[in-house]
Amino acid sequence: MSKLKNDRYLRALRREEVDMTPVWMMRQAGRYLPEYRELRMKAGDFMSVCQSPELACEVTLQPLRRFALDAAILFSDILTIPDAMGLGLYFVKGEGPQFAHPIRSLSDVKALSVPDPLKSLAYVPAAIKTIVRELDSQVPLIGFSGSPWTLATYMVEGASSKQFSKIKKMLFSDPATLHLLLDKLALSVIDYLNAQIEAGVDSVMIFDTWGGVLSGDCYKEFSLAYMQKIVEGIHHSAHGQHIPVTLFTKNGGQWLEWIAETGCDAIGIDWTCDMDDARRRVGDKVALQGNMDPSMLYAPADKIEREVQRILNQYGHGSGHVFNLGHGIHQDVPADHAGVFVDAVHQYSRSYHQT
Ligand code: 1CP
Repeated sequence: MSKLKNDRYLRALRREEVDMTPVWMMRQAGRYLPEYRELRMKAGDFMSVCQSPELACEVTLQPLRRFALDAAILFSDILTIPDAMGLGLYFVKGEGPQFAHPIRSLSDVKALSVPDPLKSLAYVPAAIKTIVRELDSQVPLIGFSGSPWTLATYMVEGASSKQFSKIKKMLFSDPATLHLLLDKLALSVIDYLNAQIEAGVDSVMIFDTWGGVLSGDCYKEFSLAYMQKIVEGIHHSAHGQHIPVTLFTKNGGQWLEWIAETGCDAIGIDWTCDMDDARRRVGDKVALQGNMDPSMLYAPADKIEREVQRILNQYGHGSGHVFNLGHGIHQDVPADHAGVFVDAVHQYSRSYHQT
């Protein structure tokens, strides 16, 4: 594999020295970019963008043309796995993802099979190969998956949820069925991420967007245990390099010590947790990614710059910090505010890396 021209992101994940703090944005390709909206209109539906290696590649590269980002992230979605399991994913305008065949019973779970990533998900490794070629070693490419718990919330609820009443009912009334589902999902995620690694991604991230709706005990048993299984099951080296893994549990700030014990390389931090506190608690074990409130991008440029400086100062001197938003960028922020954010990270972080 050719040597990366900019490996700041991978160096920070390994907690090696960098010249400035690397930065990328969760959901950096997407609807806040006019060029994405235009392509998406022409393509028709969202899944056909994901399923076309050329379109997925184009959308992955769009934010890199505008901003000095230190990493690209594969354009896809976490719901590709349940879709490949046959749940019938579709999108309703304004309401987000829905499943025609949600999971409600033990027999539904038993009927699910672990998808072969080179068959029903073959469009994902195909997109990765195209993106790696087009990236031409400019920056690393991040692959990703949802966590088993987060995928299960969509599969059992049948759509996005605020209360999570159906999956919590299953958790408390029929935990064995939920464990069987989570186990199948963990195996699916391991195969899926290994196929992404094989196809050429430089690191992987697991999005546990809904782990934070659980109590500590339930989080350990129903979310963290399965992410741990994934950390243990994926290939940590490929193409002659270490493949770092980042775990992100939104609202998981109270469990950082537990997350750090999984053997992951980095933890994604949302804005409800202070970076200095996070670093004190786990910074000798893992790198940290985060954590500006994505809503801060609604603020004027000078305020965004001050917030970036505040977070850099909170993390402090030395490597091990990948700057990011604490969750995905909102679709109605002005695109140039994202540029202010990225440039501010680079400009103001240099002094934190002088040895
Ligand atoms: O209409 C459209 O264009 C579809 C909107 C959209 C986009 C742009 C969806 C549907 N997914 C995506 C892309 C996407 N999703 C990416 C790649 C883009 C990038 O980062 O550059 C990634 C990493 C995801 C991951 C994802 N999808 C998560 C985990 C991260 C997070 O934001 O919490 C989750 C929970 C989803 C589910 C999903 N897919 C799409 C929507 C609208 C949602 C959220 C629904 C909900 O809030 O429950």
